[in-house]
Amino acid sequence: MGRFHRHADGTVHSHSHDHDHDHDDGHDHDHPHDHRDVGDHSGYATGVERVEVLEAILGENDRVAAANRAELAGHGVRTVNLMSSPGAGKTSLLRRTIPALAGRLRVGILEGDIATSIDADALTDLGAAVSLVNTADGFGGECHLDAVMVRSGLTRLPLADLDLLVIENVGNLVCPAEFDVGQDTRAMVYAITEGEEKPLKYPVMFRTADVVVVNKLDLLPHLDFDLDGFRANLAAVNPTATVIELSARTGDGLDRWLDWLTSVATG
Ligand SMILES: Nc1nc2c(ncn2[C@@H]2O[C@H](COP(=O)(O)OP(=O)(O)OP(=O)(O)O)[C@@H](O)[C@H]2O)c(=O)[nH]1
Ligand SMILES: [Mg+2]
Repeated sequence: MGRFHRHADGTVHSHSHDHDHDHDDGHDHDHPHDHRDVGDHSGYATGVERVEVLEAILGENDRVAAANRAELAGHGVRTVNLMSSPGAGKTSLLRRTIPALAGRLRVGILEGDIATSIDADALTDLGAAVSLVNTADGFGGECHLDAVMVRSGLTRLPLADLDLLVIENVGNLVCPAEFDVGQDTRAMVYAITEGEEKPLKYPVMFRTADVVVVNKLDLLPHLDFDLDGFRANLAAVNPTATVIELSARTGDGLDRWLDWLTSVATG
């Protein structure tokens, strides 16, 4: 379906959409890439070309994401895209999660990092199959995983033997939220050391998350963090998110996270 739109530089052109953007993961995405409205390009001499290139890239991503989703579903694997800013605690949470789910779910990890196998190594030998994707290794060192990168990592996982795949995305509070990688659901880890205003400043990540894990609760007595203020800020941008407060360090609150993952895998 074509859609005309006018840029601030006065150019008008149409977009040819070969599919709608109600994603299979149930998200009503309302950030720019889903509407293919990639902003005011009037300051660029190549404004129209930029829009068309961006649309081509994002359209390609969504096609590969759909293929990933179909392949995972074909193997009966449910997939969580786990995102956060650097250091919020994704790997720490997974180090507790994998052994705790042993005997309950067969878990695979697709580990996304710009460089190094530090996190992939930390998650090895815990009972999960681990596939590492370094974005600096052929993918331009991107600050997020896209669907093509995830596709390359899937080829190294025994999908037929998995119930649940957790994709640890690159640590970044902005870019990962803008790319559908073929997940069924999106979870983010937020650490209370980041400040209570973050949902307001980085709304796309918080808005597109189905679950917000509030981590490092063990540090609460040592911080001047306003937990109620954070909850209100999160509710302002995403009133329906499931909020799970825990400490990956102590394990307090982990059960609700494990139950949520189990419901994703068996639901
Ligand atoms: N006190 C405390 N520290 C934590 C907790 N969870 C993680 N950390 C620490 O926070 C630091 C970063 O944790 P990681 O698990 O590496 O965070 P990450 O989100 O995987 O980081 P990137 O992959 O680099 O984005 C480490 O020093 C962890 O030990 C927690 O619940 N409490
Ligand atoms: Mg990590």
